[in-house]
Amino acid sequence: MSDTALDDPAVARAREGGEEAARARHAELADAIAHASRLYYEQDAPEISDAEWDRLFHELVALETAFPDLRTPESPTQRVGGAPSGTFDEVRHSRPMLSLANAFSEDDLRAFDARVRRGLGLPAAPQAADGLTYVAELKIDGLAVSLRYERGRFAQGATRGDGTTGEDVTANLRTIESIPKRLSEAVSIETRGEVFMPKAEFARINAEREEVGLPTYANPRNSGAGSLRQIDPGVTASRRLASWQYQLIEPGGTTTRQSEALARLESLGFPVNPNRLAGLDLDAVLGFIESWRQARHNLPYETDGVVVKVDRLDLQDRLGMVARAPRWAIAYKFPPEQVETLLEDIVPYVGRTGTLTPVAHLAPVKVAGSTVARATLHNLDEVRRKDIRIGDHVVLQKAGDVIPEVVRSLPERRTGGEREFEMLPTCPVCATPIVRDEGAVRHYCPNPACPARVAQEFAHFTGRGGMDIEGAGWKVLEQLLGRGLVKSRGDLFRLAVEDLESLDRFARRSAESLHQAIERSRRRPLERVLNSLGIAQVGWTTAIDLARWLAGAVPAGDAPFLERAAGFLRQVASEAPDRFEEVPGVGPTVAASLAAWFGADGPGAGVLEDLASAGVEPEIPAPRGPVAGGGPLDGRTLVVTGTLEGFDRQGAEDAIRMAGGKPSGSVSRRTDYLVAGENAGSKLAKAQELGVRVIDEEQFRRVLAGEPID
Ligand code: 3BD
Repeated sequence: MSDTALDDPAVARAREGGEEAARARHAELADAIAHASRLYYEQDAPEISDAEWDRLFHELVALETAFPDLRTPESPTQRVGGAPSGTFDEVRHSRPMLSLANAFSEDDLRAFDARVRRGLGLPAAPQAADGLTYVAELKIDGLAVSLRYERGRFAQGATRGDGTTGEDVTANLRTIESIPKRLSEAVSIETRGEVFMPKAEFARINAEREEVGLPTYANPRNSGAGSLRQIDPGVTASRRLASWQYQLIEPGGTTTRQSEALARLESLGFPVNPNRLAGLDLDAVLGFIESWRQARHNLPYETDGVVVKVDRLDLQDRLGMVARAPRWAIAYKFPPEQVETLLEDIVPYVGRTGTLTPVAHLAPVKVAGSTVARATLHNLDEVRRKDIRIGDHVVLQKAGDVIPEVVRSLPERRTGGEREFEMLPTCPVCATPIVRDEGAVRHYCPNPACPARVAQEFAHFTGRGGMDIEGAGWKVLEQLLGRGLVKSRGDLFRLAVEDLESLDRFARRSAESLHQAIERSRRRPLERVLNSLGIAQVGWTTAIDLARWLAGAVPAGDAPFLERAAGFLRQVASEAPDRFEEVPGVGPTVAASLAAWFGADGPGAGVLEDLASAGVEPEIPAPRGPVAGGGPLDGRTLVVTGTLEGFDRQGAEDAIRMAGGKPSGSVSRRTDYLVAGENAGSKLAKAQELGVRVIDEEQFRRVLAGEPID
């Protein structure tokens, strides 16, 4: 990517089109890349393949090489890889977070040991008096973070980023139970460690997502990283992340060994991986690795290797670094278990949003602890790139040891009977011609009335993340829809026991019990109703915040709440869509999605009215803070940015609500105050640009108390 040179044909093409065309294409590409990155990093749901991303990116670089004016600081080319996304404030690490060299074999490890010995002037063969021993730590596959404590209190946490500058994710880290907020001693230290998602939590979240028809996460690593980089700490909190710390930076401290540092971290109250061993020579290191090669599959978390470190800190110092990697440490990586199997067929499946996903049907085979018969192939580009054909023998592994993945085909085993997979020209369910948008990877059925899409939408509606109607599963819904007994969501609540009795294999008893389940769901909480609708970009957290906001914002009246809410949402969507940004955590993208959904021509037009008329009467949450006005911040909108000493993000928002104000996630002209803590970033700049009043924590306390601040 970075090697796009002036004589690159792509640059020549870019120049040919002229500057104006380049400018337009640049804007298009920048948008597409920003959108793709958001999906990838924030929602962990990639829509385009890595190869496609590279292609777009390369074209963007070519345009900027041809017309350097296009290379603005906002361009995606200026913020890639681990560099901060601009969503969080930046944090410069007090000391750079280093990289680790990798070893993939015993030979690599022996070479490492030889380098270390040479570097220390030791003989090639170990001797008792060497003083050289290694610590081996099971390597956790998570997201590297840095934690800063002041006088024993958790002060700030940051992602690794590019090693020099990371992102301030303090509020999100605070939601992780195992990260201590106070230490056993009032020391000022920094630690480095790894935040990760335990396997069981990963499985729980994916099961929940699958149930409601959301795309599943690829592996615990991605979903852990995605969860930590959520804009809303509430989302992080809802995903039970864990952490292990492995490095202690203690100015004036007295530890002389890595093994002591790990013990000290433990005694300060940090979680430290117990699966470690000190006092090892290289053969003992190899033994440690062997002992975990299989056993690691039984651990409750993902480990992808073993980190080997020289134990004595003075020896570490003498060895120093090469290219930001310490000479005294190395990461051995376990190879993923791979097996061969027959790919019997490739079948496209239609999802809730219409996306056609090619799925490999495999001869069942056991790999990394379970039997696998299906593997997603993601999209057509991926199938072509890997040259996978129907009837091929393929190599299968579990990505991150969890999600089955077809690694490659085995062309040498072809017999001539294999077939290229073609994406269907028409939807396998409704026969509508399949669409692929310019520059996009996904094929989809564009028919919103496609029975497959509708059935998935209904399954999402009745699923556990939605109205939670037991017995209203896929098979039942298909029948109800197919027989025309149900056309809209509201129709479910209009069904009589007799209607249900007419379904296949439904006796009076089962019809009655499903009917009762539907009845019980009439009073599900409002946030469930909102979550069940399948609005793009709206997940649990947004649904909860939206429900609370509606509870306070929907005008009073005689009609049932849901009916009034429906009218209110329609009006906001068409007349004042940026009011959606009043909902905490909702920014322009989600606001636009809500406006599109609830708008007059949107997919949600009439849906809430229909539910209301069918007698759905959700429980309405208490709006946060006092309902009746009169607080010192009555009617004021405040945005909090940066780190405050006395409040975490949630605490600050609650304090604002308690004072009668509205916390908001983004700065606009409607913002009355921006509360700027330490390391405030882009929101501060925006407030200054818009002339929004900026106050510090001290002034914030005063406005909360209703005192003057001038
Ligand atoms: C672990 C560096 C040193 C302090 C540099 C030796 C590269 C991720 O369990 N020790 C561990 C683990 C990671 C580590 C070090 N010890 N560095 C270690 C580590 N037990 N995972 N890492 N890292 C952390 C990284 N992360 C993202 C992108 C590039 N490099």
